[in-house]
Amino acid sequence: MKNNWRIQSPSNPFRRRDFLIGAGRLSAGLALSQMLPESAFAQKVIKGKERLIVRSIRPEDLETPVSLLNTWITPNDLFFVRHHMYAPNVKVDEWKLTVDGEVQTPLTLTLDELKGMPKHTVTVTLECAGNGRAFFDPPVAGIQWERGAVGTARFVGARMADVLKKAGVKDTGRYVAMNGADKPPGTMPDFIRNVPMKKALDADTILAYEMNGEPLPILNGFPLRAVVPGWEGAYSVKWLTNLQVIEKEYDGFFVKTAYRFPNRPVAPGEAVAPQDMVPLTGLAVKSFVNSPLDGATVAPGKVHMGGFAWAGESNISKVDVSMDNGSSWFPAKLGKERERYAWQSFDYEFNITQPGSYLLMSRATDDKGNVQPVAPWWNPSGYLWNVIDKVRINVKA
Ligand SMILES: Nc1nc2c(c(=O)[nH]1)N[C@H]1C(S)=C(S)[C@@H](COP(=O)(O)O)O[C@H]1N2
Ligand SMILES: [Mo]
Repeated sequence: MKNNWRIQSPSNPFRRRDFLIGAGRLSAGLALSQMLPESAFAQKVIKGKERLIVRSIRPEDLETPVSLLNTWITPNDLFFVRHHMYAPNVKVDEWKLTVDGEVQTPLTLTLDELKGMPKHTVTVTLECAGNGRAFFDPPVAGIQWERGAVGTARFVGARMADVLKKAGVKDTGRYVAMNGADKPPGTMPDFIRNVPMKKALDADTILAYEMNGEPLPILNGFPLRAVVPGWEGAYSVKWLTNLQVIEKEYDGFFVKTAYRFPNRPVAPGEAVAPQDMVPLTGLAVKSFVNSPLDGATVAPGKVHMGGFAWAGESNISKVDVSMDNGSSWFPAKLGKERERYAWQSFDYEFNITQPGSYLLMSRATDDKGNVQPVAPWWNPSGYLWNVIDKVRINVKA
C-alpha cells in the first residue's frame, strides 16, 4: 500500500473551545445572512468572504459552497479559510520576517526586500487535510467540513530556497519550522509547523505575498504566507513571521500530535497510539462533482456532468464517471488548463432518457496509479477523505 496517511485523534487542548462564545456555538454551517444575532460581528470578521459557509466564526473557519467552486481559479472572495486561532491584525510597516536557527547569518527581511527577490509563480490546489471530515462514520471531532475546504489560486512570492540560501543553512539544518503572527489564546499551543529541508528547498515552495494578482486577503495570510504545493494545507503557514532552521522535527502540538495518520489501516472508531502515527504530507487523489449539483432536477436527454480532480504532488491521469450506481464507468474529458499542483476540470455528457432518480459519480486516478476508493480510510482525526464523489439528481420532464 502506497499511502502513508493515517493518524491519531488529537485528544487535544484546542478541542476545548472554551474561547468560542456566542455565534461560535451556533455555527453549524449557517450562511452569514442567517446569523442575525451577531451579524454585525460576523460581517466584520469575514469581510470579503460573505458567500462562504460559516463552520466557525471564532476563529474564522469558512467553507466554499460547491455550487461556487466552478472556476479553475477560485477567486479570493470565494477561497476557503481555515485557522485555529483568530486572524491577527498585521500592520505591514511593523511586520518583518526573521530567519534564524541553524543558519550562518540570521536575517530580518521586510516585505519590500522579499518582493525584491526573484519572483516565482505557482498555481496550487490548497486543501485542508480535514476536508470531508463530516462524512466519516463513526463521526470524528473537529470542524465538520463537507466538500469545500479546497480551492485553487495562483500564488506569487519569493522561493523559500532563495531566502534560506541568503541565510546560509548549516549542515545540521534538517527542517524549517514556520510560525505566523497568530497568537494562541490561553494555554493553547502556538501554531508552528515544520517542513523537511528537501521540500523547503523545492523550487516551487514559496513565501507568497500575492494571490490571484492581489495582496493576500487578511484571512488567507496577509502579508506573507508559505505555500507548500501538493501538501496538505496546514504546511502553508499564514501571516508568516519566522523561519527557524532546526536539526530535529519540531517538538510542538501541531507537529507531534496533530496532522498525523495511522501507519496501518485501522478499524473505524479504533484508537491509535501516537507511536503508530506518521506526519501527513501530500494530498490524496480526489475529485468532486460540481455540475449538476446534488439534489438538482434536470430534463431528460443530454445531462452535462463536470467537476475537478487533483492529487497533490501527482498529476491526474484520468477521471471516470458513472450514472448507474457504479455498474459502468466512462472516461471523462479532462480540461485544457493543466498545471502541476493544480486541479483539473473534467466533463462528460450522459444521455439519460428515462425519468427517475440517478446517482452520478466521479472517480479520479493519478499518474502513480492511485484511485479514489469506494470506502473511506477511517482515521481518528478524519483526515484525507477521498471516497468517490457522488451527487443524486432527479431526471424529470
Ligand atoms: N498561521 C497559521 N497558518 C495556518 C493555519 C493556522 O491556524 N495558523 N491553518 C492552516 C491550515 S490547517 C490550512 S488548511 C490552511 C488554510 O489556508 P486558507 O485559510 O488560506 O484557505 O492554512 C494553514 N495555515
Ligand atoms: Mo487544514
